[in-house]
Order: sequence, then C-alpha cells, then structure tokens
Amino acid sequence: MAGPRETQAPPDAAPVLDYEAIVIGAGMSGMYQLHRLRELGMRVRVFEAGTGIGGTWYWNRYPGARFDSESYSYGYSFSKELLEEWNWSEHFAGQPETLRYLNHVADKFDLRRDIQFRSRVAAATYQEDTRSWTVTLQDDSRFRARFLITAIGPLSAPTLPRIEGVDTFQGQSFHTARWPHEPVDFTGKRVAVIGTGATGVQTIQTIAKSVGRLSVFQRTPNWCAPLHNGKIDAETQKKIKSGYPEMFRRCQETFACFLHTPDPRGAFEVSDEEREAFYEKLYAERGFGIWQGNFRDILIDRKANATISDFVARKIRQRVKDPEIAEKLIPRNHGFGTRRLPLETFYYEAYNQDNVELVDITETPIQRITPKGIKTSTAEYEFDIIIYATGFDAITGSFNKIDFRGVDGVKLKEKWKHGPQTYLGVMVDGFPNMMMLMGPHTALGNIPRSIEYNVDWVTGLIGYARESSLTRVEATAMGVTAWTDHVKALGVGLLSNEVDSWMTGINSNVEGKQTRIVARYSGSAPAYRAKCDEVAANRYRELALG
Ligand code: NA7
Repeated sequence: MAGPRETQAPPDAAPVLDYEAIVIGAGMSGMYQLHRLRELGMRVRVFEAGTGIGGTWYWNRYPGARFDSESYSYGYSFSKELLEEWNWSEHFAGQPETLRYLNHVADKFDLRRDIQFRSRVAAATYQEDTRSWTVTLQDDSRFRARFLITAIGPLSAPTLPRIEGVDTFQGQSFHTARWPHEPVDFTGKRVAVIGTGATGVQTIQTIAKSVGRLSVFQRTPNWCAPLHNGKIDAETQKKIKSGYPEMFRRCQETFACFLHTPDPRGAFEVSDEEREAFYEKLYAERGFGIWQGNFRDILIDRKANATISDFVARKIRQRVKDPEIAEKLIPRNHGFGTRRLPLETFYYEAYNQDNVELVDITETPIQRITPKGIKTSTAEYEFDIIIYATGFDAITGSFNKIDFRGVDGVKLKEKWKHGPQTYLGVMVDGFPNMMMLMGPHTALGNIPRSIEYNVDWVTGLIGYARESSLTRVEATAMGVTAWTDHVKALGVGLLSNEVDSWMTGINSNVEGKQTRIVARYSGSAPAYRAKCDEVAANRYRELALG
C-alpha cells in the first residue's frame, strides 16, 4: 500500500479526487453498494478492516452461528441469475454457508478488485473547499472522494465485559464476534460462556455436547423459541426458486421485511382455547413467526403480552427437568419479544445434561476473571476456555470508533452525544455527501431486504447528483429534527422501548450507554420506503443541494 499521501486540489480547478466514492465496509451493504455505484460508471473504493468480504458473516464465526431468518428470504434479490444458481442447503443456513454464498457473490460480480482489505478506517473529514471527504486509514494513508458511504453495520463493535482481570486469564478466551479462523477444539474442555443473548444461545446449544463441562454465566435470561431448522430437499428447492418473485414481494409488504406478518386479531379477540391453539401452532412453526406473526397487540399491550409470555414460560418448565433451573431461565424483567428473540435448537434441553450448569450471576455476581477462571461471590471456577457472548456497542458504536468530522470540523460523536440525529437514517446535517447504510433510524428488520432498499436509494441520490452536476448534497437541520422526532414518536407505546437491550442503546460495558435512547426506526418498512420514495420522486427537494 502506498505511504501517506494527500492529493491537493490545484488552485481554481476541480479537486483531484482519488475516487468518486469511498465505501467503508465490505459486508452485505458495502458489497451491494459497490456493485450499484459501479453500474453508474463510478470509480469506487471500499475499505475493509478484515481480510475478506462478508462483514457480520466474516467476523461471527462462533460455533452454531446461523440465520434466524429463512435463508432464501435473506439472500440478495437483485440478480435473477444469482437467485437461480445458488442453492441454500438449509432453511436457516449456518455461518460457513453464508460466507461461502457472499464469496460467491463477490466472485460473480468481481467485487474484490475494488476492495482494499486489512484497511481499517480511523478518520473521515469533510473539506468544504473541495466538497470532498478525506478518509484516513489506521496506517495513516489518505484517500479523497466526493461521496462517503458508511457500510459499517449496526452490530459490529463487540464489547467485552467491564470485569476486573479479563486480561489475566491464561487459558483461551474469545469474543464470539472475534472468533479465530482456525477450529477451536472443545473436546473434554472446561468452558465458560458469559452472555445469553441470541449469540450465547446459539453457542451454548452447539458446544454443550462436545465440551467436558460447560458453565453458563447468565445475568438476564431471554425468551427463546424453537428455530425448527431443516434441510431443503430438491422439491422444496424448486418451489423456492419458482416462488422467489412472490416471496420478495411479500417481504416488501410485511412490517419488518420478514416472511411473517402479524395476525390481524388481538390476543383477547379469540377464546382462551383458540389463543392456546394458536400459540401451539406458532411454537411448532419455523423461524420468527411466533414473534413477527403473532397477535397484532402482543408487543404493545401488556396484558396481551402476558399471555404469550405465560405460554412460553410453561414450555420452558416442560422442557427443563430441574424446576429451579427452569425458573432461572424464565425472564422476569421483560415480556416475550420485547428484546430480540433468540431462536434455539434444543437450547433448554442443554440444561438437562449433567455436564452443563447454569450460574445465575444476579445471585452470585462475578467478582473477577482470574488467571485460571472466574471468581464469583461464592465460588472459584477453573476453565480452559472463556467465551464472551457479551454483545455489541450497537448502532452508534461502529460510528463512534471512527473520527467523523463534518463542516467546520464538527465531530459526529459530539453531535450524537445525546443520541443519533438523522435524516431518513441516511444523512446528517453538517455532514454533506455522506450517506449511511443501516445507520441509526433506518428500518432494520430482515436486514438484507432493508440494505437493498437503502443502497438503491443512496445510488439514486448519487446518480441524481451526478446527472445534475451537483457536488454537494446535505440534509437540512430542519429535516433532521423532523425525522428524529418522527422516529422518537414511533417508539412511544412499544413495550420494547421500555426494556434495556441493544435495541434501546443500552450496553453496561460502555461508558455513557446506560440511558435508553431511540436509535432504531420502529415504524413499518413499507412506511419507511414510502417516505424515502417520496423524497426521491420530489427530486430530493428536502435536501440542500448545490
Ligand atoms: P446481546 O443480545 O446484547 O446479548 C449479550 C449478552 O451478554 C446478554 O445476555 C447480556 O446480559 C450479557 N452480558 C453483557 N455484558 C455482561 C457482563 N458484563 N456480565 C454478564 N453478562 C453480560 O448480544 P448478542 O451478541 O447475543 O446478540 C446481538 C445481536 O446480534 C442479536 O440480537 C442478533 O440480532 C444478532 P444482559 O441482558 O445485558 O443482562
């Protein structure tokens, strides 16, 4: 790689740009953005910290990592040929298969030639005189482009617990999102898992059989429901292929782009027997149906929510043999589905194994990590491996790791110190020519569906700017205030916004992330798209264009 350099704009001339656009990150959004901008004939560079493409699916190699959305609803939809030639082997593909898929996409569209790997972006600074962004990598090399697109992911800044002694452990220890590329041998090992979110659940259920002894350190139990994964046979494969147009159309219509859509009935509009039968049916079905396809009011009405929470609590009691352990696995401080629902495969049964123990750290807090293991208030445990499934500094964390500076050197971190402020979740006033993919205040849901929409919208805006010889596109302060207020208003009344989780911006391991914020757009994806479409149809009049 070239050493430090800075391209200076010759006086009275157009600035010398290294690229027309720089994209930060080569995950699913960065890859697709590159493809679309190339279609416009643009010179684009993608900077990626990892050694390969794939983002989330590159970093999260922990045992059992897999989709919770149906594989076929998760892949890219933009290429018919790609849809025809790729066969998903399971309804919910594991991480290795997903990474193979993304590498196949990168090969097919020849993406790697414009991606620079092992290149972590440290800073990005806007220059008004040249209406361009200078991106500085960690090795201090610099590149200038007119447009800057962040594709840095909402869940990509892993956090370790703030527990004394984390660095002193002498065995192997891994954060799930920084899993080694080489296989980890669990055979006969004494293993600790800290954290019982979606990641912890997948890890625990997967390694429980092969480890010598597994101790799960649980602070807050989560409501989980069965994934019901299975292989896709040849006949189903055919149906999936022929049904793609209809399936993607359906994803466009549902609230959060999943295949599942809420039942129009309220939980109390049916008899007790009907409700119970409906819950049984959902519990036996694949995927997120029990969360996204449940009665329309379970995520907004406490009493409705209590009915499904009670149902799932009974399931946990049936599945876990030791009643004391079962009670510990039942959440008390939040209702079903008000945090991201982990989907599981014999997770609860793992606790029936003799080699698996549950340590409730609300009763016996962890005091420190020791060179040999973990010390709680009542016991000292020795381990060969400690796995931190402790989650991410979500949504804004990946932004805070880069020193973004807009007009007059204003820091994005400073601007967002009381929570993110955005226009459509894509732009920020004072940060011209910068667009965010899967940033705060966008519709997340079934993420690739949202990614494709966001990327297409950003591509439309950049295409319009180029056609119209615009060199500066910026959200207005008024637009940002209006959108931020709108996003906040949408969150009112949702039970999920009254619960601590990454979705409400809480992370006990990060300074300043102890107060709930509204960082997610919680309206419907169709409503989100309608607003963005309207802005585009009105030739981006809501933006400051120049
Ligand atoms: P999550 O869902 O944020 O879960 C993190 C887990 O780690 C959760 O159980 C936390 O308990 C626990 N945790 C975090 N810090 C600590 C400390 N210091 N001590 C003990 N336990 C701790 O992250 P995931 O990676 O599972 O999932 C993130 C998303 O990725 C997921 O929703 C999917 O969309 C994909 P807590 O609940 O805070 O008490």
